[in-house]
Amino acid sequence: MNKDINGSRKDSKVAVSAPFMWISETHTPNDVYYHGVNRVIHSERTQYQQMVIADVGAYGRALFLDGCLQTSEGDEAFYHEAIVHAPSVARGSPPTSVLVLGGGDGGTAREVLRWKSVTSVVNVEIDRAVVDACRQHLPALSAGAFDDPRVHLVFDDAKRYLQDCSQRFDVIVCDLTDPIEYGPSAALFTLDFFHLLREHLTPTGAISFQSGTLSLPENDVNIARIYHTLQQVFDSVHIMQIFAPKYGTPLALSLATVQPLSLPSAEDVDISFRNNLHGENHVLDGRAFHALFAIPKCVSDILRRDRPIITDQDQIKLSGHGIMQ
Ligand code: SPD
Repeated sequence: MNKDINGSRKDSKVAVSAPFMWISETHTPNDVYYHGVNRVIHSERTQYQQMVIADVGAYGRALFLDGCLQTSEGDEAFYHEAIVHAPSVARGSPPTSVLVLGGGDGGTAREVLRWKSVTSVVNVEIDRAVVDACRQHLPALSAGAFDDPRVHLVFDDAKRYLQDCSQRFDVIVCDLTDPIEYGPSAALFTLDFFHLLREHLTPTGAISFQSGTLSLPENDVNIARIYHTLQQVFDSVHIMQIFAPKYGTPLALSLATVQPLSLPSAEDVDISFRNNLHGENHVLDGRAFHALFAIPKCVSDILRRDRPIITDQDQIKLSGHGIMQ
């Protein structure tokens, strides 16, 4: 018997044999995270990216896109609870309508549906192959969310979808891949796109935005530019930090709102989660919600410095990505 990271007992054994291959993920030119792979479950060159679903040992199965770890069964709750519940609880009233951009593994839609108030979810994912493979090989991630009648799953480019859409949403969750050069998300980390997001929010709306690795050597160019660009468009912008162990580094999520935002107290967050969510969180309670906003001082200092905003002509382009060996 071993204990899984959520604290429950389970009978399955941790990796019994040495990995037969490695996926290396470059964090900086000098820092690489090797993911040992016990078995490749699915591998496919989709229309948009290289996709691998693999058994990575103690963390169960994981999804890699263009060599970057997106999610693992063992620690996905650290990411999905934060990216969904932080904007939903912070805006003050439980959301009714939610837009998910990306999120092809279904973990985000699953968490959105835990809000009893939610009556409609539009999930726009560019890559149908990711949804199909995750439904088949990582079914616990979506846990049936894509079959829920409240969920409308659309296969489209997020920018094109929003340009043609007149609906407004209480919460928009941008569960995107990193802005890797030539990757499908690079054009979504821009001022124009942030304007589009704001146009599709209700007056009390909030967005959460996957904002990349909090990598000390790169904060100055990545998270600082995302922060300053969001600030051009939204009244309140907060940077949150999560640590899901399988990413190997902390990850930044941005929370931006149409109106100025004062964070609810930890007690009010606990009350809201208790009253408004189906089931219990694994990771977030009121104190853990507040901890998301406790970013290191050196990062706050960097955010205070003026940085160039991100435009279509001057995008963030991460070259770091994974290699299978
Ligand atoms: N650097 C990895 C960023 C991962 C962002 N996407 C996660 C997808 C989980 N639904």
